[in-house]
Amino acid sequence: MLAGGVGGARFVRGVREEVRRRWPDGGGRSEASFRRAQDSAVTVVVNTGDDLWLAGVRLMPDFDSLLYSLAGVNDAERGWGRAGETERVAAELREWGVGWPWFTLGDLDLGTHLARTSWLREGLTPSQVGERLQRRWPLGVRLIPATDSEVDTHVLVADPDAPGGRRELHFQEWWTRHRATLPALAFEQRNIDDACPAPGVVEAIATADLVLFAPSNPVVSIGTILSIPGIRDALAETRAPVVGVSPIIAGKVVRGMADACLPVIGVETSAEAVGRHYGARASGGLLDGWLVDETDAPAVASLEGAGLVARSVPLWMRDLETSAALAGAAIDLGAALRPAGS
Ligand code: FO1
Repeated sequence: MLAGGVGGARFVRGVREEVRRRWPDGGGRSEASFRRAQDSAVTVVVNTGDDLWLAGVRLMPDFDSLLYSLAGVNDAERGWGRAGETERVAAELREWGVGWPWFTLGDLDLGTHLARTSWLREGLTPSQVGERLQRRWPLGVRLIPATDSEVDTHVLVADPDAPGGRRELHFQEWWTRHRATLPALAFEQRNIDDACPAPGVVEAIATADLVLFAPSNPVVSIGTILSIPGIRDALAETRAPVVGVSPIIAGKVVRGMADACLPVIGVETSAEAVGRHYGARASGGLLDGWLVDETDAPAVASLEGAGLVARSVPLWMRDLETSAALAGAAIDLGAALRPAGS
C-alpha cells in the first residue's frame, strides 16, 4: 500500500483488519511470525514529504501517525500525536525560543523523535530506524518510509513583500501554521531527483499480490511517493493489480486539505479528476482499478471510458467496520482484476 498519514491510517487499519479476517492464519505464518513487522502480509510505503528537522530532532509525521495509530496509542480526537500527551518540554522550548511556537512537540512524541535522531546519529538509515520503532508494538503490518533520502516538501507562495513577489516555506509551516490558506504556486520536494526508494520498497511492489493507493493526499502524500525515481517504474512493471481509493467524496476532501493542493497541479477536486490524474495503467498511467463513493456513481461510466475499472462503494470510514468493508471492496476489485491463472 502507498499511504500518507492523513487518510492513510484509517484505511491501513481497515486493511489490516480485513486481511486478518480473510486470512486468519496469516497466510500460513505462525501468529508470532505474522505479528512481527517484517513477516507481515501488508507492507505500507509511507510518504516522507512531510518530514523535517525541528529543535534538533528529525520528525517523520506520516510515519509516526501510522505507527501510533496501528499501535493504538494515537490521539484519535486531535488527529496527530500520542494519546494522553503532555507538553512540558514544549512549554520549555517556547521559553527558549526553540522550534516553532505553533508546532507542538508533545513529551511522549518527543521520546520517539529523540530515539529516531539518536539512531540516525549512530548511522542508521531512516528505514532502519523505522524498523526499530516498529519492534516496540506488534503492528501487524510493515511500515517502510518511501525513501531514505531527505525530500522535505517546500511550498512556493505569492508574497508581495518578498523579493520577486514569492517566497518558499516548509510544508509544515504552510499546512499547520497557515492551514493551507496561503495560495500555493508550487510544491517542491527537495532533492527528489537524487532520491531512491528505501530498501524493500521496489521489492514489495514487484512481489505484491495487490497494490493499493490509500485515500491520502494525491499531491503531497501519494504524489511525493510517486515522484521518487524508480517507484513509478516499479508500479508499471508489477504483475499485481493496482487499485486506488478516492480521497474525494462528492467534490469534497474526506479529511486533510487536498482541495488546497489539487488546484496547484491543475486537477479538479473530484473523484473522477483524481482517478484520471493517476490514469489507467493500460494507457501509461498508474491504476487498474479506482474506488469512488456511491455519491460519485455517475462518474463510473466516464472513468471506465478512460480505461479504469471503477466501482462505487461506501467510502466513508467512520469506524473499524466501515474501514474494513472498504478494504474488502479494494481487495475484491483487485482479485477481479488479477490476470487469470495468477
Ligand atoms: N499538526 C498540527 O495541526 N499542529 C501541531 O502542532 C502538530 C505537531 C506535530 C508534531 C509532530 C508530528 O509528527 C506531527 C504534528 N502535527 C501537528 C501533524 C502534522 O503536521 C500534519 O498533520 C501532517 O504532517 C499532515 O500529514
